[in-house]
Amino acid sequence: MFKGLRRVFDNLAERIAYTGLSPQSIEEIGYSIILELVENDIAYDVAENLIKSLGSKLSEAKVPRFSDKKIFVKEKLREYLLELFISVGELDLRKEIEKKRSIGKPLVIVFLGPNGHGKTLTVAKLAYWLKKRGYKVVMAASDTFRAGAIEQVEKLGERIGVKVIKHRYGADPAAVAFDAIKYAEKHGIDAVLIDTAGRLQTDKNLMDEMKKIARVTKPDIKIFVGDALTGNDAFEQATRFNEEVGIDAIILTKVDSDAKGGAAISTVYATKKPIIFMGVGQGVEDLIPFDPKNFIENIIPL
Ligand SMILES: Nc1nc2c(ncn2[C@@H]2O[C@H](COP(=O)(O)OP(=O)(O)OP(=O)(O)O)[C@@H](O)[C@H]2O)c(=O)[nH]1
Ligand SMILES: [Mg+2]
Repeated sequence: MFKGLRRVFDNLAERIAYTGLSPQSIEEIGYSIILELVENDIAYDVAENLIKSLGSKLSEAKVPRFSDKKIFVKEKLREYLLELFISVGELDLRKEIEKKRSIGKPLVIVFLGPNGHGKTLTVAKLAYWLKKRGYKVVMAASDTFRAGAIEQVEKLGERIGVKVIKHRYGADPAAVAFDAIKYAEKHGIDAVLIDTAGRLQTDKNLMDEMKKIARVTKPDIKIFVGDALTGNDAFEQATRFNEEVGIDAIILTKVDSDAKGGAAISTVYATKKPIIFMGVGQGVEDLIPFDPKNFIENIIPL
């Protein structure tokens, strides 16, 4: 997982330790490091910020005399990332469900993001994850646009034993979601998971439609589904979806593939929202909660 990032952070620590820890030497090699980070899918803004913060962290700190400089730099890198992940807070879906349950309402979650990033499969994965933990869930097939989208949700629903609320193709996605919420309220369902059609952040009409779905269904949580393989587009995509519709959390998919991993950092930096789960395969059980500390220890082993 995230081999690219591990290599790049290791390189970075090595070079800084070798050239010296002064702000001048970091500045000297800074640009080439920024480029290397960008090549590993970390957005330019993030890379620049990281180098700047690292420079000041290192200049403020006293290197313990006998300590290994490389490990020292790595510790500072870990610190930078941990600060970033902590600063965006966390979101515990189970707590959110309990809160809504106490007022007799279902938690409404809408999934959004660019085409093919894994929204539909992630809806089913999360439905399954919640079901296994004793919650009653329903899925709304609100992608009424792409051919096969409704059947895809239905098949997944059958596989995991979760009810799907659907209309016909071309129907208003907001109306499907609205029906699913009504159904949930009537049947004491804990969570409504709304699948939506993939859309490019540059397509104004489809982004307006997304805003409408959000306006009508008033979701408690909007989850941006981002593909770890996206590369440098991740920053721009996450930024636009957050600005246009507003997101509350991120699920990063395809982490099992050979992703460089920069998207994990870029999307959090861009939106200031936490990653809550990672998709790690094509099965409905392939979803794991995101743990920032684990992630950081994995990409920057000491
Ligand atoms: N390896 C791997 N594949 C994934 C993961 N998540 C989704 N996929 C695959 O990615 C492809 C697209 O997944 P979908 O869930 O259909 O994506 P989508 O965002 O709903 O796509 P659109 O509705 O067309 O926008 C499928 O082949 C999924 O099996 C993951 O975590 N790991
Ligand atoms: Mg889909």
